[in-house]
Amino acid sequence: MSRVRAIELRLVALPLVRPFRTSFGVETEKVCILARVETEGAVGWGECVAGTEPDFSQEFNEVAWLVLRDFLAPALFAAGDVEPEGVEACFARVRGHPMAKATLLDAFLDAWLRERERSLASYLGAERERVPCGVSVGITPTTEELLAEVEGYLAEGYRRIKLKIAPGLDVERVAAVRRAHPDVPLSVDANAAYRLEDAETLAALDAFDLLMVEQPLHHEDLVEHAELARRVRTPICLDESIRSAADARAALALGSCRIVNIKQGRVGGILEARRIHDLCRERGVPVWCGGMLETGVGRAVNLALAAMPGFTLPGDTSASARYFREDLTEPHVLDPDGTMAVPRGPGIGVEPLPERLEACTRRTERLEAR
Ligand code: OSB
Ligand code: MG
Repeated sequence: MSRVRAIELRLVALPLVRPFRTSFGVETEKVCILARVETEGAVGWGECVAGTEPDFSQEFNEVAWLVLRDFLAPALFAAGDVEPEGVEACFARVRGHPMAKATLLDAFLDAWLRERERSLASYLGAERERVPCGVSVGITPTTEELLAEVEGYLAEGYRRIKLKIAPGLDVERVAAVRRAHPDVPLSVDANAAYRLEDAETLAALDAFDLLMVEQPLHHEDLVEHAELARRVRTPICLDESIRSAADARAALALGSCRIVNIKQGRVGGILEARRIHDLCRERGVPVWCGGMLETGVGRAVNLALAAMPGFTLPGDTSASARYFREDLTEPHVLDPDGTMAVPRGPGIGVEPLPERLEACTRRTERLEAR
């Protein structure tokens, strides 16, 4: 059991090395909340995966901040001495807001593991020391720029390329990349930009031997994804539609997907992510670790998750240099063989570098147990 004495919330901003465009918008800067939790014996960090706008999900930074400050932090202080499962339980009366919940649960888990001198990877039973990595490539202004960007990532060693697509920026772009790289493991991510009426366009992607098409249809839909799955050969993977283990169970029961993208922040934290992993593993469904352009803090969590045995496909766990000129932590580095090291130190195994943290901080608020 551990008791939380104080929580510090910080809003941080880091410029991205290049704009990241998806079917729902462009990001030029990573802006997110970090939570710093102090227990009796340690300090832990958690990164919120929400962004500045309610686009990928309903959650966004300003709302997550209020939920953390006014509901989750008070619930955690009131809970007193708890285990990680107890933190989840004390958050249960707040409906929704999985990204805010994950932030504080993960920070608590980091501190709790540090008190016990245990790594997150060992806590998760993740034995691999290195994980194979892929990279998610944003929508570029031209096909030429897309080919150049893909070329660069392959030269660095990335083992799987994921292309963001949107209506009108799909078949031709994917064809060009496939033509240039006949054997590269390739996938696409639509971020919910299509409708079932677009099934023919999506079926045209069957020609390119893709590993999967990620979240083609509406973010809250499961039934239409199941219908689409009957009309295309490429396996469907769900991201936005899976917000909990219950969603994953429903999606698998309905045949809405054959692959699951696990993002711990999207599903309320590391414990729920583990439940989805376990469920999929039991059913022989491959999972992989998604990303939300996290800083080195959130990425350390992703690397530990990606080392679990059911994560059988390379994830969007890319190196610090793919996102930032300078990360908040010591950089996560890609080996030329396309793998990255799983942090092995206590807790998440990394922490923000004090000077970098100060330079990137836009706002802080300290909350104390009474
Ligand atoms: O849909 O997987 C997504 C980034 C932000 C929001 C949603 C998504 C993504 C990515 C990038 O694809 C993954 C990463 O490199 O962190
Ligand atoms: Mg996605």
